[in-house]
Amino acid sequence: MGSTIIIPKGTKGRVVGQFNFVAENCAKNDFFYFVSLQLKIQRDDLNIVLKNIEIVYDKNRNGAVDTDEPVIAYKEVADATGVFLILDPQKSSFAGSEEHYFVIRADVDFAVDRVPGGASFRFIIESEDSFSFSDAGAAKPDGTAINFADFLVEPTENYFIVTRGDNDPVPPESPVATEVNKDIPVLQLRTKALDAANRIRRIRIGIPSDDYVTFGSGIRSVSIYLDLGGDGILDPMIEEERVPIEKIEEFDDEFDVTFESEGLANKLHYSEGQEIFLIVKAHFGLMRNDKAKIELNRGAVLLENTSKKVEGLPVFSKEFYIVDLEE
Ligand SMILES: [Ca+2]
Ligand SMILES: [Ca+2]
Repeated sequence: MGSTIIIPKGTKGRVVGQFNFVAENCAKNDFFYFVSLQLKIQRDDLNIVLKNIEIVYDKNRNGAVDTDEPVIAYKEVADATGVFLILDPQKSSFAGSEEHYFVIRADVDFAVDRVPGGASFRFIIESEDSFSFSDAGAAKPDGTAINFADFLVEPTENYFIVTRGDNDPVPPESPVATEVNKDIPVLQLRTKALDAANRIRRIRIGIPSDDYVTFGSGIRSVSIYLDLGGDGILDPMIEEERVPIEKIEEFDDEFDVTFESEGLANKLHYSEGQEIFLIVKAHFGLMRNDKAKIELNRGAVLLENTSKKVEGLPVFSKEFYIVDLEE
């Protein structure tokens, strides 16, 4: 993956991973029990504090916790190397006939005021033996179903943050051509100047590999907007969210597009400690079997005050595609 998500200390209930499984040979063919899960935690800084660790049943499979989704296991404090989660017996039975989705969330904090660079952590499910089930026959998750990102506790100084926002757009629920092949949000960025004022002079957006459509063919335009409040939504009634900071429709390079205008430098002007959310929109023109994804690679953001290093790149969007509705 190669992408690190930066989260400020004091963050509550942050989703840190997700997994799913299906009981292949559920003994009773009606339900089975999910008994426990051993999670491993790697911390690059011992001041990282992970608390209130929960498994939530992700009923609607969207990778986020929704209000009607139950906490099925809870542990207040992680130990030095991990956390052993035992399911609430009242909430541990699952239908054998379907696939089940879960998210893990935790409170993330730091034991001292000053957070240095490099305070990263990750949750890991080491193998299928990390799960225990009963009455499940061969219930097991497959490796591809486990998705845990790398996290970094946001440093308090010396850096400029560029990371994926918490309200990163999701591809249309029904990925048909009429929903995907228009000008839609594809990536939310959270940017923040820490201990010094700064300005973004340039943002370069690229295509991660030749598996994906390129600028000028599958992608007809790319634009960057301010997202006030960071809610992930562009309100057409608000001028700043309706009018892009910069929009590019003509491309010099298939794999790279550079945003570098006076408008950009004026809008992306940060006072000390200021946070600004951005949304990148793309106008897709995808054909069947096309996939689209954009990235900001390591050198993608150029600052005015270059004594501050950009932390958080690379950042990737989710993958966009259209399905074939002809049956
Ligand atoms: Ca959910
Ligand atoms: Ca907004």
